[in-house]
Formats: sequence, C-alpha cells, structure tokens
Amino acid sequence: MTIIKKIPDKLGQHALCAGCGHGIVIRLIQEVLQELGQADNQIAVVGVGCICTATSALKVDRFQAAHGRACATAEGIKRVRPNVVVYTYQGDGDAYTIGIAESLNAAYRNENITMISINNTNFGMTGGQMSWTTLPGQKTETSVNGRDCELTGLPFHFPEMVANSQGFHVAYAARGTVNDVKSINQTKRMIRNAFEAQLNGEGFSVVEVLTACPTNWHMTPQQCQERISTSVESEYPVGEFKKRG
Ligand SMILES: Cc1ncc(C[n+]2csc(CCOP(=O)(O)OP(=O)(O)O)c2C)c(N)n1
Ligand code: SF4
Repeated sequence: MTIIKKIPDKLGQHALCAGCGHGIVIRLIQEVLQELGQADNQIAVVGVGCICTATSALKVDRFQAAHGRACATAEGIKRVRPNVVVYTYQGDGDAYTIGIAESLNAAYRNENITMISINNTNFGMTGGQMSWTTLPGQKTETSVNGRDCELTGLPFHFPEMVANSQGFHVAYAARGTVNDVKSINQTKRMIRNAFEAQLNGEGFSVVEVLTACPTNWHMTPQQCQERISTSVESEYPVGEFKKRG
C-alpha cells in the first residue's frame, strides 16, 4: 500500500470532542511547519481554553501562557529566540474577550510572531459562555435569550481590524474555516502564508479559523457544518484581508 499522507511527526493524540475544529487546525499547523522544514524549530504559546486539554498532542516546545497573555509571551520568546518560529494558539475568548490588549499591541507593533485564533463563537472550555465573537441572537450560557448587541456590543472582527485600521501595518491577516476539504486546503495555505511571513521577517501575521463546537452549540457535527457555512460565515467572511507585500 502506498502511503500518500502521513500524520505530522509532531502531532500526537488528543481527547477533544468529536467534531471539534481544534484538532484539524493543530494538524494543519504541524503539516505546514513540517513542509517548511521548521518542525524542530518552533515554539507554540498556548492560550487558556480547550486546547489546554490537547497539549499532549503537540509534541513541540511550548509555553502555557496566562489567560489572554499569549501574544505578549510570544513576543518575549521571539525577541530572545529570533530564529525560532514562534506562534500563539488561542481561542477567541482568550485572544479577544480576555486578551485583546496583548493581541492589539502585538499587531500594532507589527511584532514578528504568528497568531492563530480559533473562533468558535463561545467560551468552549468553561461550558459555552458568550464571547465577543458570539453572533447576534445566539443563545449561550450567559445570553440565554440570545445575544443582545445593544447591551453587549457587536461581533468582533480582529483580522479586518488589524488589516484595515489606520496605524496598523501588519504583514498578513486572514480568516478561514475547516468545514470541508476545500476550506481546509484554503486555510492551510493561509497558515503557510502566515509562517512564511514570519520566516521572512515581515512582521505580525494572524489567521483566524472558524470552527465548530458541537458540545456547546448542542448540535451534531453535521449541523455545525451547516451553521458555519450559513450564519457564521455571513458574519465572519472568509478571505485574506491583508495580503503579503
Ligand atoms: C483569568 C481567568 N479568567 C477566566 C478563566 C476561565 N476560563 C478558562 S478557559 C476560558 C475561556 C476559553 O474560551 P476560548 O478562549 O474561546 O477557547 P475555547 O475553549 O473555546 O477553545 C475561561 C473564561 C481562567 N482560566 N482564567
Ligand atoms: S467544548 Fe467545544 S471547543 Fe472544547 S473541545 Fe469540545 S467541541 Fe471543542
């Protein structure tokens, strides 16, 4: 039998929920870094969230940051180890709701790190509370009647913000999904672009990935795919908002 695709060397087993998007994204990261010859030259800075339950799957040098502080931690590591590929891996709650100061400061200074943020429109690990990315009207543990944007603010678009706001000059900003084979391949190309930008010293790169959280959405994985391609992608368009120079 011919082997046409192998699990990346640095990826182990995880115990994430069935249908969760985290597992696909961590695989894509390791595929890209292996293809770029950087598998042994990486440091992952992990945010607080469901990914913490899967760190045994990341057989790489890694640092567990305090909640929301991953970008600041990654900047420090990159400054003392400039030749290592340094990236954050954060949920939307960690990266935005809780860690927005660190995330924006890293983007504003165009720090030469990569941020991978996983947008599943809620706080997965703690049971599905509302996040800045929760959709208008979405029911969560803390928006039981549906998110009221008059009271809680509007859904937050980090890649668009750092790509288009005056004063920011990031290297690369994109959003993908991992909903089907086509979108998985597209997101992999985005992740490759982000890491190549860092390897070229171009500055801050971010890829946000829309993922499913079947457990807290109270949906089957198939229903989650439907929800992402209809309502989630309508609010959060997929694409490259800042292409590499
Ligand atoms: C300072 C602090 N506040 C709150 C928590 C509780 N907490 C743990 S994970 C989490 C949210 C994680 O959500 P997200 O970053 O979206 O990741 P996901 O689990 O959805 O992948 C929260 C609020 C904590 N651990 N520390
Ligand atoms: S709770 Fe949601 S985000 Fe966390 S592992 Fe399960 S499906 Fe994934």
